[in-house]
Amino acid sequence: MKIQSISILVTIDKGEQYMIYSKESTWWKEQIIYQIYPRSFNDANGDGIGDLKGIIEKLDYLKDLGVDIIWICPIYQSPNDDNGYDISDYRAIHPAFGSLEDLEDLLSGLHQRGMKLIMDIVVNHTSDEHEFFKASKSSTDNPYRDYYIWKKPGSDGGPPNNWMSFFGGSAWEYDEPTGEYYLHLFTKKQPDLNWQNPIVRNEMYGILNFWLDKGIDGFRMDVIPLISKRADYPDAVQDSFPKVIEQVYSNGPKVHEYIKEMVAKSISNYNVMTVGEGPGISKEVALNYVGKDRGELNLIFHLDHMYLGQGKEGKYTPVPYTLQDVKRIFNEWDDAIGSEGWISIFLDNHDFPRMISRFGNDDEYRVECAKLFCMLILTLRGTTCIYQGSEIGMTNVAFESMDYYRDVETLNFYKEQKKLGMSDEEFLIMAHKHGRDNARTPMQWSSKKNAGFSDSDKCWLDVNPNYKTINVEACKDDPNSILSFYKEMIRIRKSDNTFIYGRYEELSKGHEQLFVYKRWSDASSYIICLNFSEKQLCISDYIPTDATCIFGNYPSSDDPHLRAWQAKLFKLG
Ligand code: TEU
Ligand code: CA
Repeated sequence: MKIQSISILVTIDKGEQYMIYSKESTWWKEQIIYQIYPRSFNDANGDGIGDLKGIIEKLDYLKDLGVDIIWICPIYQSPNDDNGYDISDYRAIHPAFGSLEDLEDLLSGLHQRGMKLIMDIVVNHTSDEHEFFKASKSSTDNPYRDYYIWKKPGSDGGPPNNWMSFFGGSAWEYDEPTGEYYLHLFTKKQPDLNWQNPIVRNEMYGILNFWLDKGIDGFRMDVIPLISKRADYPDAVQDSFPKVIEQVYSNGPKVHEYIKEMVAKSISNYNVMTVGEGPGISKEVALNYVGKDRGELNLIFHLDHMYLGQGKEGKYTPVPYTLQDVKRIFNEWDDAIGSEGWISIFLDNHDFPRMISRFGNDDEYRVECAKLFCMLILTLRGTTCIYQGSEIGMTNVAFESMDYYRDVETLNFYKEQKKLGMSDEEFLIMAHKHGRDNARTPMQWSSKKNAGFSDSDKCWLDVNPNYKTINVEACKDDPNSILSFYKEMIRIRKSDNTFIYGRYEELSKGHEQLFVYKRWSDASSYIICLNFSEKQLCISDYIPTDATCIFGNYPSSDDPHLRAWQAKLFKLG
């Protein structure tokens, strides 16, 4: 039995009560998530594809890093149109990843090390090769028809409305034999489930319970705000795709009813965590999902900072943004969540470019940037999520032709943009900047063949050529390496709950290159100073005389200036 919280209330005359102490200890707030994209993490059987046994081989590495909760992307049976986010059998492990026994071995290996496992569950859509969809598609009066969203053609004979897929093109696919369209907010091989149908909802809850009964510690819930569709399927105003996601696809009329039912019929019967992936969840509605008394999700990965730069049709129609925009989003979200809810802090994952390439300088200041972003994600307020490879400063990849790219989002947008006249060279530059394959190149373990990821002659996705110098082996015994910095920063974060439960405030609002903020509690106070530029910048205005620099990414000095991409952690008093 784990103590969840301790509160001391004093009652004074006339029965008035005052809370004088409250210690809430919530593991999913205090622990650190490490995200693994299994396909790219470690290949134990030499077929060029990462697998569960490969993860098991690295459990001591993960324990030594200091992370606690391992989030693995989908490993279920799937045709891999979207690398497992198109599930064709929810209760089976894709043979390329291994077996149910391997999953159970991974789970017990983690539990033996005092670590946890959360699985990635996709309940908004299935694969079109799932038995449910094959039946649903077979005829308009099939009992499974209503498991998915089928609509008659619009008045012009075309799609029922103007909704676009996240991956380019229409979100509707016409089925000739039955004369109707089905909805797919992602690829046409990912038909959306009809959550209005209680049989569908109960099928999904049964799947959650199947995995929870195996003893996993929770779920990352893929695109959970999309599950309730607006009944009239209104046309969308197509001037900003992130806005369409927020106002049309997400936060539908019954989304909270469904999540509450899911918690009541499944999640609440276990001591587990749920982290929702939150495309379209704005700070204004966030507490409806993660408010502590809502009985819905524990926390979310909101995507406001991740969608920065996405224009009319998403990332391939980019718009400019600055550090100010990033800081504003962090500040506004911290205000909105307050003491009522919880979020994760992250700056990359398997869907976005590597954070030091996107937000930093991954060339001459790669090491300094990797350490700066490490300090950032481990000192902001929320559950830190570290994406595989960040701990060694892995970067984006610049493949020399589109032949090297595997991601369905990239390839679909490539097709769409070519129709609009974009050249291969122009699109290749976009793929280098925005493509999801940037984050999916195999983990770089050593300078050996395939970066030590696989013994195969051909990996499913090529290794980043910079693996010769950027790899775990090159870092692990170097006290000044990025990996060593991650381990020490994790140790510092875990040494003081002020980094978890303490308050947050930016001190450098309005500054174009500095991000300086304070974390404090009754017990201790810290100031974090980050220079997002190559300029020398003075920070003496922010640092009180009783401050001591306890950690940083340059050799320690009392110079009141930050150097290029310099990060300093000060403790006050
Ligand atoms: O991602 C949903 C989502 O918001 C992303 O598609 C993101 O907007 C886009 O990839 C940015 O380029 C989840 C999964 O994380 C993603 O891997 C899947 O492709 C998608 O859902 C469909 O399941
Ligand atoms: Ca393998």
